[in-house]
Amino acid sequence: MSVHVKARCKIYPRTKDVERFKVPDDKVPWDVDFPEYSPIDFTSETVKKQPVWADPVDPNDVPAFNCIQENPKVDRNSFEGEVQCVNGYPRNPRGRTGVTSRGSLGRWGPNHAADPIVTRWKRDKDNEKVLGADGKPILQFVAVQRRDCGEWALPGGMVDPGENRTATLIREFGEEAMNSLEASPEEKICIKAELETFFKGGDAIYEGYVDDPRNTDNCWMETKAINFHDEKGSGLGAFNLHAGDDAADVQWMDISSTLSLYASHIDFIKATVELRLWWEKFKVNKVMID
Ligand code: RP5
Ligand code: MG
Ligand code: MG
Repeated sequence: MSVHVKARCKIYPRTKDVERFKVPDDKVPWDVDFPEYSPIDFTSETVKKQPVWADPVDPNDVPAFNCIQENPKVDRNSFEGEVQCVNGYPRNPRGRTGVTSRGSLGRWGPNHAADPIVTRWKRDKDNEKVLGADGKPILQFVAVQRRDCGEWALPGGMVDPGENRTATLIREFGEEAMNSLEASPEEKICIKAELETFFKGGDAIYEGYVDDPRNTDNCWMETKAINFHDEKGSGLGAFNLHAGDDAADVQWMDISSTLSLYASHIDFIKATVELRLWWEKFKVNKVMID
């Protein structure tokens, strides 16, 4: 398991001077002694105002971890195993981050998200697959440029209370990659129906901890990333993309070895490429046998 890196970025996101206590790689695990560890305590002004999506100020007032909370329905389970608490404060399963409290995250412990990885093959004007320098077809995915940091990312988002992950995937893709929030009521219905058709099934790529720069010692991002692939490029691959909500820009992005993305999204993309190329090879072999 790789050690988290972005969750130890020097300056906490969207602040000028909230500097994390420096945690060297070998001092990240909780079971390694680090007596001089003195993390900075930080909760953003937005979270302090107790918006509806945020937990109580004191984590001891969270009804329970390691369960699905009812009313509002919030998943307090972690993909990483049992959530461990110290004095009522959940502890980041991947180790020290140099900052305590909630930072800009709403929930103590795991903050659950869902990430749609929408892919197609890059094609030329004759609709033939474009091959890369390695002779393999080039996979493209829908990437959004995040407004908060300018980095390119998957168009994912937080699971709302009571929402199932498929609904989150559809809603977030609609909001960030198709600007559904600003669409007319009729267009909204169309976007939702189109997405419901294409976001069926999908291939599970990843579930677990995200190395997100907002993580702290007491709260962290977790996600489930699902790949929806449009083999022919005529379905999802032909959708009209329009950036909206948290996204400043959107595009079909070529996947290459130099790609750099927000949080640990590049790991999900690498796994997706492997899966898609495996299916591609399998298809070719199958045709030869048939
Ligand atoms: C990442 O943050 C997740 O993988 C997901 O893409 C995203 C959710 O947060 P917001 O986009 O809603 O800020 O950790
Ligand atoms: Mg969003
Ligand atoms: Mg988002």
